[in-house]
Amino acid sequence: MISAMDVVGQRFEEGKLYVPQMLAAAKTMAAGVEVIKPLLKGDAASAGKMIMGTVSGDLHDIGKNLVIMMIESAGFEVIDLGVDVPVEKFLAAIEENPDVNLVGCSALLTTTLESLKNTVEAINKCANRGSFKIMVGGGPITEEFARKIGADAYTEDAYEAAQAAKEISEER
Ligand code: B1M
Repeated sequence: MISAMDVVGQRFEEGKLYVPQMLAAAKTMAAGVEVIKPLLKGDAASAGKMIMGTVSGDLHDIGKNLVIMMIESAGFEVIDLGVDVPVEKFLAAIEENPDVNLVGCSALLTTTLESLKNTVEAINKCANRGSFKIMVGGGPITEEFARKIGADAYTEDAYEAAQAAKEISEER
C-alpha cells in the first residue's frame, strides 16, 4: 500500500492526479490499514506511554497512524493528538501525562519542517524533559535535521519507529 501511495504522490507531482484523487487513495489506504490492525496483537505488558501527533499546518495522518499501530503492537499506550496539532496542545498533553516516556511528532511537508522545529524546541523546554524522549519522522525529515532541532531519534518508517521506541525508552 505504501508503494502504491508513492505512485500516487509521483503522479500528483507530474500533474496527472489531483488532490481529490490523492484523498481517495488516502481513504482507501486507511480502510486497508483497518483490516491489518486487529492482526497486530499488542504486547500485554505495558512498555510505556507515548504522545503522538502531526504538527501544526500538516493534515497527513496515514504515516502517523501506521507508526501508532506498530508502537501499540510493541506494547506502548499511545495518546493520539491527531493532525494539525498546535505546540500548545503537545505541551498540555505532556503536562497532563507526567508519566509519558515518548513524544512523537510527524511532518510530511517541507513547509511544515519549521513547525516541527518550533514544536520540538518548545517541548525541549518542558520542566520534565529529562523523563521522556522525542521521536520525529515523515518524508522530508532527515537524521541530520532531527538532530539539529533537538529530537532524540529519527526513523524512516513505522517498523523502525517501534524498534527505536523500545530502545530509547529503555535508555531512561
Ligand atoms: Co499530500 N503531499 N498534500 N496529501 N500527500 C505529499 C506528502 C507529497 C510528497 C505529494 C507529492 O507532491 N509528491 C507533497 C509534499 C511535497 C513536499 O512538501 N515536499 C504533498 C502535498 C504538496 C500536499 C498538499 C500541499 C497538496 C495541495 O493541497 N496542493 C496538501 C497539504 C495539506 C496539508 O497537510 N496542509 C496535501 C494533501 C493531501 C491529502 C489530504 C489529499 C492526502 C492526505 C490524507 C491523509 O493523510 N489522511 C495526501 C496524500 C495521501 C499524500 C501522499 C500521496 C501519500 C502520503 C501517505 O499517506 N503516504 C504523499 C506522497 C507520498 O508520500 N509518496 C503526499 C503513505 C504513508 C504510510 O507514508 O506518511 O511517509 P508516510 O509515513 C511513513 C514515514 O514517513 C514514517 O513512517 C510512515 C510509515 O512507514 N513516519 C514516521 C511518518 N511519521 C513518522 C513519525 C515517526 C517515525 C516515522 O516518529 C514519531
